[in-house]
Amino acid sequence: MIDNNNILIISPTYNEIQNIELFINSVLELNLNLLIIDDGSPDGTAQIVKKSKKYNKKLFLIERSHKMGLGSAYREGFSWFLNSEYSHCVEMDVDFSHTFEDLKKILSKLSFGDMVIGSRYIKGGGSKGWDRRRKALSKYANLFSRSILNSDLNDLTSGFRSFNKHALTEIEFNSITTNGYGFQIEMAFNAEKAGLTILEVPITFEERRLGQSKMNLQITFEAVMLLFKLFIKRKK
Ligand SMILES: Nc1nc2c(ncn2[C@@H]2O[C@H](COP(=O)(O)OP(=O)(O)O)[C@@H](O)[C@H]2O)c(=O)[nH]1
Ligand SMILES: [Mg+2]
Repeated sequence: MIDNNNILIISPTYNEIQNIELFINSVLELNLNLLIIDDGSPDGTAQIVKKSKKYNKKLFLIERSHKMGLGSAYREGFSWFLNSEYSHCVEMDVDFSHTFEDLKKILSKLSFGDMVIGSRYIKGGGSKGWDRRRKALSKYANLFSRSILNSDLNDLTSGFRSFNKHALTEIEFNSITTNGYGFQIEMAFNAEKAGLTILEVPITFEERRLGQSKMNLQITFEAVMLLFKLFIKRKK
């Protein structure tokens, strides 16, 4: 097992005042390191980060001026990680949709691959708190993406996943311009294309209890356009 001291959790935030403190404490309790990328949240999320005793020790913050999207935040986080001493990083939402129980499962697999994806669509995985419509939408969007991209992965849009430094060097994440679900799809697509070892572990996605989702129709549209683009690229 990789020592938690060598692992960096990367979490973008926008208006997560109701979740951030408990999330920070839950991560630090496990002796993990945490990088928050906050997009100038008007609710003061960044101020809570800076108040922590572990600020600039095991907890770090990149503050950006305004909301620039999840993908853009992760690209900045990945560059920070590549320049750091840590060996692995994990993408994780701060709204507790990604559970700490599942995090432990991902961490236990780190040494077996370049990338570990927390997957809702393999045996043992699923989602809680979503209505039937949203469940079906996500599931079929994934099946559709998988066949369009000729991918072996079952959850291309999952935002709960880990990388080692080799993976992030090979993926060329800085050439990706999508920001929502499309960003996760493109990262996974590039990882497969680069021939990385990718594992999937089952997770249960739990709908957030506090605060609001930032995903919207524009982000869904962006993902659909990306699928078209990658489909055409693949045919060439
Ligand atoms: N820095 C930053 N974080 C974001 C942005 N959009 C979403 N997030 C964060 O990304 C995570 C996932 O977003 P969320 O709205 O919960 O998406 P959902 O779970 O698909 O409904 C949360 O921790 C958000 O605070 C953004 O534009 N910038
Ligand atoms: Mg969420």
